[in-house]
Amino acid sequence: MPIFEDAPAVDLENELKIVMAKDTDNKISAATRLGQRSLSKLKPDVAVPTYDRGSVGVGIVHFGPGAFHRGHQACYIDTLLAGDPRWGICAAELKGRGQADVLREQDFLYTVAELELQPRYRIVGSMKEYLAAESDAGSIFARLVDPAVKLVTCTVTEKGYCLDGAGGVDLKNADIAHDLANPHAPSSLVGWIAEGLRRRRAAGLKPFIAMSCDNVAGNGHKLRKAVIGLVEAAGEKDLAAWIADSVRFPCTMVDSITPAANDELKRSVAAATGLYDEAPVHREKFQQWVVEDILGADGPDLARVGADMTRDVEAYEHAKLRLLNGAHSTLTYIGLLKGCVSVDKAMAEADLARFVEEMMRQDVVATLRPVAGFDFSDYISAILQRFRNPALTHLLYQIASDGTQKLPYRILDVIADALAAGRPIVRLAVPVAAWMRFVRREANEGRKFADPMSDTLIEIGKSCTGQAAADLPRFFALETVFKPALVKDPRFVSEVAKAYDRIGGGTYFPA
Ligand code: CS2
Repeated sequence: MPIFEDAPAVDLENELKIVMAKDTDNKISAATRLGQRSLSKLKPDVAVPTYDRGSVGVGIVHFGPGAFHRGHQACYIDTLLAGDPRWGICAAELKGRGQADVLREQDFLYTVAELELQPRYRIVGSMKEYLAAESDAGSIFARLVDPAVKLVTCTVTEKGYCLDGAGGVDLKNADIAHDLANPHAPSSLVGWIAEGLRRRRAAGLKPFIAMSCDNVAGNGHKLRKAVIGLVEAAGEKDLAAWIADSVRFPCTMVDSITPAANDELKRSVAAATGLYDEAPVHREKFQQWVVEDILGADGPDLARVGADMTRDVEAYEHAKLRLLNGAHSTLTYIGLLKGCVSVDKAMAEADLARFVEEMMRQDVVATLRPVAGFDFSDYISAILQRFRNPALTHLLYQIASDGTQKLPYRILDVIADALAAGRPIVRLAVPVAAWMRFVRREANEGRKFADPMSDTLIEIGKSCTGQAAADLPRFFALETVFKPALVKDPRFVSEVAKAYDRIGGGTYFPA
């Protein structure tokens, strides 16, 4: 149920868009819609762009402008624009329209609510335009060959890279097959970047920097491999060599907890800011962006706005993906089995919170390479504190999505490292078994998975008996999730089996 009815009117005197608002008691009142002209009506403590948006140029094309991009990268760029107007963002939606129409109505402005005990509201102005590939492909290509665009970024999640189990581009993937047949009208992110670079080279221009901002391991390497793999599969050796030699694909580590928005957020943002926003974002105050220091003079000066520039992103990335995201997934699958709905509620289960902390401190840290000036113990304490944030409701079902894509780099790689070093994996096996139990429960209760392998998961879940000996092989057959060497290791199989049977008997944690 929309809380603000779709009955826009106009305040003729001020030329402001008005929407009708329904509060929780169903009372209808009028609210002014967020937009460039209505900024002066914001409550005084709301931060607004301090630069002239009219003189901002487009220097970045971003594919996949969902909530995470708008709450993270776009905020850094918003700060940057105050000192350097070249880096406005052209948002490009690959499938469907996303928030293109809603944000156009708001002159591409939206609210970011930083939710802590003392919330902070900020209007972000770094988005200059929002194009949808289905209707604006020509305009996106025009941006990709514009010499002023020096950086192309993306947040399309792991599945957007269309890689197969061996890490190469998956030629059987429907989007990749489409892009091979129609290179000039691409459908996947990989195809779009390849075609952008193809056109750039044909026009005699320098390539753009292609930077992944996805929360996945080795994101820059994955993007590079996928793009070069696609071009090679198309038989374009020269283009592949040009890309390999001259295109920079920096790796990045991104961090800021960003729950999916809901109607309640629209209501609270309107109350707190004084303007109605149809596409607000909420996140925690904390944000971190570690960027491989290879942007050079062509790229934006991200260090100036708080990004950590380093040659060793991998060390930060492992720490973040394994400690924060590994713990998130662990809290999620066990929490959902225990009947919790959100991260803060899962953290309120004392045994679960204690277990996750022990796993982080005793098992995960041992697999991490030390990082100069970085204290893992403090980092873990800060993460646990962030998970307890009472002002942010982060639904476990959101984190549970795409388990087949997330488990490998969040948990299974940690297990492989621990086994290689001869360390115990008693605790680390628990989230794997909890995920399997979760899959079984969801399939049997008729819920759909938000996962690219949902059909297979439903089939597996329904065929499970509840006994490890019969059920585990069904999961282990998922080769893109479980590497063959891991499922051949009897230590792995036996610990996951013990945890699976124990959880089935109602005991979540090892003695
Ligand atoms: C979460 C992440 O949904 C998930 O899988 O673990 O989105 C997490 O909130 C972010 O990585 C935090 O930076």
